[in-house]
Amino acid sequence: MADHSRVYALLAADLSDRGIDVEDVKRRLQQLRVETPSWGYGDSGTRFKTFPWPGAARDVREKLADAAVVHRLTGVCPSVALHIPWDRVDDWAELKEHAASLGLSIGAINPNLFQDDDYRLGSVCNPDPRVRRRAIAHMLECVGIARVTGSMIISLWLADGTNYAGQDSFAERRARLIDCLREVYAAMPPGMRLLIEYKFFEPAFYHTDVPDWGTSYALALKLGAQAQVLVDTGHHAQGTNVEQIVSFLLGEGKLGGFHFNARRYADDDLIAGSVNPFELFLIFHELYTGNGADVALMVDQCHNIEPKIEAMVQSVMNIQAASARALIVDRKALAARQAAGDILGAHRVLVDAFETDVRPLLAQARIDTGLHPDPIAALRESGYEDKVARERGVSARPGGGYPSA
Ligand code: RM4
Ligand code: MN
Ligand code: MN
Repeated sequence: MADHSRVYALLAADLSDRGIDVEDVKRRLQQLRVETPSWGYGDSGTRFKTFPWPGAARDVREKLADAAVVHRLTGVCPSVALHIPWDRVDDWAELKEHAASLGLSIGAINPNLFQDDDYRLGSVCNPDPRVRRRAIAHMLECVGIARVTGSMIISLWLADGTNYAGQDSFAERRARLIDCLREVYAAMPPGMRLLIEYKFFEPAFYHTDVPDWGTSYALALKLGAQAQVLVDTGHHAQGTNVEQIVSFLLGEGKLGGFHFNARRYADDDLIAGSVNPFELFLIFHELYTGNGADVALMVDQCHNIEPKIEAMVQSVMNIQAASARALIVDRKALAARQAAGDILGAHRVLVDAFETDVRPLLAQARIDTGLHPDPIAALRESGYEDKVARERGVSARPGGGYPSA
């Protein structure tokens, strides 16, 4: 502890010298909000195998219990996204109250339009009007769930697409998509937002109906002010400049939220910041350059072989680190270097912030609010994961909701 105080004092002095208001940075770190996904607490797998994890949450109440632990340790994760029907219950008002009793609220409601036999040719783009009706009914059900649970976000990802050229008409699928979304949009109460996620592949391989941010953006424009784009960091082609997309959408008032995760090859849903921490930092830098106040910061991960709660805590800590680094960018120096055309000088201002060890700053921000400075150590000391492993055991039929689970 004495050591921490010394290291933190040195860092704080250094940051103050760079003209950074350290108290303000700590406040902003304490006020950061990161939503965790219910599905990240349950068993999940690849198309090859789902390994059941001892103690993995089997239903929504266990998922909420685990999410409450993540919030208690980090102090920044008070809401939990739900996936319907994976998390369906009979009494939504009761679930809302139960969440509140754990210090949580219900976050984004994610309709699931990809796991029913009806959806072989798509959901809202399906050529069969009966299937489209069914998809709309499910989304309307989700709007209803959001109303009762107090959630303000419907987070929509479509698995719609085709596998072969000529399989269906792009133009007609687009018209069906717009019609269906208009109907759902019209049912949303004021203040509720529809966030439209894009992905350029999987499970369809020739085309997807919402492949990129431009398509989501055009749809959001068409629908109205309550529709915005959701950026899932794992849904881009290799080498895509994600932070530029963030900057553009933010500037247009159309950035609704994120699904944070990391990927190397496909939509890997690994721990955020574990593959490309520089990208995560640059995303936060753009968020803080624009006005990112209303942007929902959500995690979308599936932990296939690693301990689920620890993985979630690690993700949140990596997100906090990216945020901290972005908050200590010397913006005056950056603007001056940019104006002077000093290419590498400007670049180095960013790299300076990125290379700063922000761990003492984050530790101090936690200590100030009565938290353990190291949430991973606190989790391990608490024995919570061992306790639920004993109580819940290994699920014979894992109930995470995940496809092969
Ligand atoms: C999709 C997408 C959605 C998520 C599902 C499970 O690839 O990222 O957001 O709900 O996976
Ligand atoms: Mn996602
Ligand atoms: Mn995904």
